[in-house]
Amino acid sequence: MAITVTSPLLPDLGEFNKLLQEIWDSKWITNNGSFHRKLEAALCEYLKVPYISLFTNGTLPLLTALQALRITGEVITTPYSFVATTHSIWWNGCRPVFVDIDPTTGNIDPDRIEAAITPKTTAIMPVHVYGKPCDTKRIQEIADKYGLKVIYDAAHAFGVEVNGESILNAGDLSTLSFHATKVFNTVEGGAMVTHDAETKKRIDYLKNFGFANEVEVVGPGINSKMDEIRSAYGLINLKQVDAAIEARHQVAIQYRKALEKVEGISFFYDMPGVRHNYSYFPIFVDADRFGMTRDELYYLMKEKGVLGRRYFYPLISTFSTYRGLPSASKENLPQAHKMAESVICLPMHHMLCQDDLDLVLETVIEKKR
Ligand code: T4K
Repeated sequence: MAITVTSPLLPDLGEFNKLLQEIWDSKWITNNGSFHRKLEAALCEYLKVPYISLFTNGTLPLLTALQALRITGEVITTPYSFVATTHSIWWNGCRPVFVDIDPTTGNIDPDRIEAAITPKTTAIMPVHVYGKPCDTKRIQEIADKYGLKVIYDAAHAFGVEVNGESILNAGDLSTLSFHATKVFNTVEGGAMVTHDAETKKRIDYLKNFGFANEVEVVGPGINSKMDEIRSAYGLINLKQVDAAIEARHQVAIQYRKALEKVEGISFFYDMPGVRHNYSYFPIFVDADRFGMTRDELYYLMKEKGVLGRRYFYPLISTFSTYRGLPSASKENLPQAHKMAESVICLPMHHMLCQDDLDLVLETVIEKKR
């Protein structure tokens, strides 16, 4: 059997069936039902955030965040992410402006943001890529100086904390993805974190077509409500997410120990004061020193049934929709290109057994066909 880059955290089926029975009995299957409300409350507590609104995936809260803050003009963002980040800007009729990344984190480089600001800039949309926290303090200072909003795409940052505080409390809004491939999943799903009750209310209107009550529509809303079945699934999954993160942590420890001395392979270490979630384990291949290119290693792994993934290659800025933008030029984004061309995310999940982990390492270290 192939070793996949991830494997979903699945709730206990017996427990899930019991909740399904409750849902069947109640006949209330969506539209802010009791499981939806329970999951929102449980997530607020687990994530240490004041307000959360559930969504049906991780892309719709991004779209809705830009709507809610009435973002127009230009939005500064990173090219090193999943394409949904930039698509959300485009779908709002705004122009993405790409800024290069900091090679030590993979996140937008705060030192380069100011140079990209124009009179049309209204917001910054950084991504905590691989769950590694952005420099939220610096980004906020810049946003405050120029009067910009900050929307974090925190799709990878479930449970990540800096000095005991949730990273999700940074900026104006943060969004999460609960897709099957994420540390915490509701099959498909997502959420938006807000800092005050008024904003949550507005977000809840927007995710329900803009309805404030039976007869009043207060904005151009969309339908992105999470249903009762997935909310119940999430409630059960939440109970096992700490154990899953710890299992991932142990995998990271073994990977680092084994790869530390491999010439031409680098990776990220934990950041001081940060509670990481180990959502991904990216390695970076320096072809000259490693003696093999990234793609040679990637296809060798594939041959052996080790299905790592090149997240995030190709860069968003190279896709046809975006490559004509002035900020998409390769010269503007050297670090992002370098990272995208050298990355492989190794298999990383809570179910990775020792034999599979050994095969991954053997393939990378021995490079034998
Ligand atoms: N912002 C960022 C920064 C994101 O990374 C994402 C999503 C979003 C926004 C948008 O959130 P969502 O709207 O998706 O909630 C995956 C995910 O579909 C996507 O959610 C994720 N980021 C992106 C980084 O990766 P694929 O196309 O690589 O997934 P796929 O289907 O190839 O699955 C990868 C591996 O996972 C499979 O080889 C096996 C395993 N797998 C997958 C699924 C779906 C399972 O074992 N079971 C499963 O059901 O996109």
